[in-house]
Amino acid sequence: MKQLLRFLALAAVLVLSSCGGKKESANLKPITPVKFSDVVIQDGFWTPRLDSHKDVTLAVCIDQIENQTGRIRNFENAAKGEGKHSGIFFDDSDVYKALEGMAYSLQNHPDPVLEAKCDEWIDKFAAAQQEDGYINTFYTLTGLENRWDNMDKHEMYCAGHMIEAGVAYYNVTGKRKLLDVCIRMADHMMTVFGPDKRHWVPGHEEIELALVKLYETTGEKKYLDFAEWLLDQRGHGYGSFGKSGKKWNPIYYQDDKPVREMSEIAGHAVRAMYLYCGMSDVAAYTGDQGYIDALNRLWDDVVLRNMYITGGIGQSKHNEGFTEDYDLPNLEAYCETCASVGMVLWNWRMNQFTGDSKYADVMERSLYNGALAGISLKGDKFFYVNPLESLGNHHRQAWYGCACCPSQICRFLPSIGNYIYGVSKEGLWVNLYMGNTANVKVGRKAVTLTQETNYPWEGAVALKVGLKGSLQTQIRLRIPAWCKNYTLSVNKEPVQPIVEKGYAVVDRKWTDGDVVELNFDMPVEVVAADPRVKEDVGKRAVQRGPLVYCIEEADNTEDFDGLRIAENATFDAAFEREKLGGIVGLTAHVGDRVLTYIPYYAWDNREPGKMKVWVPLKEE
Ligand code: FUB
Ligand code: ZN
Repeated sequence: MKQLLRFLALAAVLVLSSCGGKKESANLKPITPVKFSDVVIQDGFWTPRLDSHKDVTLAVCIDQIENQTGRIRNFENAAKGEGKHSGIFFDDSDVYKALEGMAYSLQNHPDPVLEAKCDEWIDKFAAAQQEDGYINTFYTLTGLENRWDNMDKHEMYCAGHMIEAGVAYYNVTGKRKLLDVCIRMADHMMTVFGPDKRHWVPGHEEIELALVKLYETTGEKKYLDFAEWLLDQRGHGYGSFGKSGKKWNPIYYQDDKPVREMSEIAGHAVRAMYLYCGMSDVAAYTGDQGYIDALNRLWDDVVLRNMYITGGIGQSKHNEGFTEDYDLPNLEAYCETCASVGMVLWNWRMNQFTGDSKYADVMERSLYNGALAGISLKGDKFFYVNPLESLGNHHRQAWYGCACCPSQICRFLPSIGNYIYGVSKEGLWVNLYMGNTANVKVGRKAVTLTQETNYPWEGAVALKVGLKGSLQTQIRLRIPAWCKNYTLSVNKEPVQPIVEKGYAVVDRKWTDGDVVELNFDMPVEVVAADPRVKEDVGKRAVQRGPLVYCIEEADNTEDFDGLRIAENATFDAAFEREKLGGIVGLTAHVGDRVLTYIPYYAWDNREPGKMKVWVPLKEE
């Protein structure tokens, strides 16, 4: 991979020099994702979730932001320059994240009423912006003289979420009012910080990846440079809480080492994920091998030693983050929903660099399990913490004082179309399996892809190609790591594909109406953890396809604590239309006892009760 990136970096230099010195950099990532705006999802599993996002989740978020909490009032007060700030100092970020979700929803389902709501909020943000471009309702209402003092106070974190929302809304509607607010704030930050100005380490990463989006949207390379400068400020030992005099723990903030030297995951989980996304995004334009090498080392440390079977990360509530390698408690697992979404965002980027399916495998694991558990089936309640075991007292809530997870889910779900396909000079990449129609450009050729599947319940996938004329190209289909046997055919003719880095490569001259069919065997698997995970010694989890399963007391009412699984348990798998929105439920037979398993994402949607992913083994 090193060689590949060096070659790409060289290619980029050649491209740039041939542009007569134009300042824009080329994106060096070999794979470009197909944007969700070019994908229409029509899927038995995902469409109901997207519908409940549109019909329920958005309304819940808007109600919380406008009526149940003071979040929108903070902007109104900041605009007037009077009144109190209510809530937490980074509450502005929830409003921006909800707006980002509203923008994506408008892309999928145009809605003038929702768009008017967005415009109304944007007017309030614009009115709350200071003359010099600064915007943050906490400092505006508590004393602007204290701004840019305490690196933990999330001023750049909020700005980053505003930029993501501004870019999203501009891309969907073409309206640039919020984008202009973002540009003024970014320019303001660059008058205060930067080379030959003040040092700064954003206590919560986010601005870095957002600045790259601002660069991509405006073409202004100064934003990319500023993102890189901020990343390179880390690890020089000057992190600070400013006037408060408290001591900053550099490990918690990923400020203990320069980013190129990082090898071990540590500190706060969501912060780490956003940092790695920012590093990936900057490296995509700079080709910085030091960033890429660090990200690879960190990936091994996260995935091989610190990740739950659900794709969740961040074991401990004490730092909302990491502890020791292989320390993966189940009952006390923190696994913040935002951290699972962060895993999707980071692994998606790593896949685009490498074309290696191992990243898409983790992306899928975190998506279907850790992240999806973060929202109730109705779309009205959210988990912040996602343990792998519960004594019956852990439940989703309509909102939280710290509402990063509800607003995260709000922006994440309507954009899941982003994660399905990619395009490179080799051809098309298929990463996720869900029913959809996508309009894709392969080189200069317009191609329509239609995917039909009943995934994740069944392993059959049909991918139909629509195009004018013909096209010699590759279609690279991810063979999920969980799948041990599969068949592939094109137009009903069996194909024995070459498999490269986990992708079955079908290289041929495609014509209109060609159909690729995949059939993934999806047996139930009884899975053991790495023996170094003490908590899971003598226990087993159950997985089928991409889904991790759990037992819940609602189904297993008798002697829940006494339930045991066996390596050689036999399973029945059946689709149950009326249960939990429609699931493939599993029945495990262990001796004369029966265990009923449901997908982990669906737990806590019925009467309260105990839950377990890792079930003790029956003694022989
Ligand atoms: O600090 C902002 C967000 O709130 C973090 O990402 C979450 O972990 C929660 O602490
Ligand atoms: Zn969160």
